[in-house]
Amino acid sequence: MNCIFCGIADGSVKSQLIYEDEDVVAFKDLNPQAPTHLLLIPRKHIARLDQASEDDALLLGKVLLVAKKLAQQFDLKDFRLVTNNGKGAGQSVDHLHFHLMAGRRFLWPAG
Ligand code: DGP
Repeated sequence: MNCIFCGIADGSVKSQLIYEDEDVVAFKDLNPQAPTHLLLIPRKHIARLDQASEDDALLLGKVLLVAKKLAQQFDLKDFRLVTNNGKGAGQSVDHLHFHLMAGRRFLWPAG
C-alpha cells in the first residue's frame, strides 16, 4: 500500500512533526487553511472514519485526547477539529485524519 500518511507516521516521508506516541502522530498540514493547522492521525491505517470498527474505539479516543493536549500546549482557546469522510466531503488523502485548526474565525455551517 502506498499511503503518504503511513509514510509520515513511519518517518519515511518528511513532515513537520508536532507530536507522536505509539498510536498517534500529529504534524503540520502542508497546505494550511488557518494560522494553526495540524493533522492528527492514528498510526494504524484506517482509510476514513466510516472504515473504523468497534476495535478502534480506544484508538479514536486517544486521537481526540491528543487533540485536547495539543490545544492546551498551543494555548488554543477556540479551535475546530474536523474529519472529511469521502471525496464528496473533501477527503483527498485516504488515511483517517483530523484537522486541528485555530487562529482565525470559522464559519458555520462549514462550506
Ligand atoms: P483532506 O482534504 O481532508 O483529505 O486533507 C488532507 C490534508 O493533507 C490537506 O489539507 C493537505 C494535507 N497533505 C497532503 N499531503 C501532505 C503531505 O505530504 N504532508 C503534509 N504535511 N500534509 C499533506
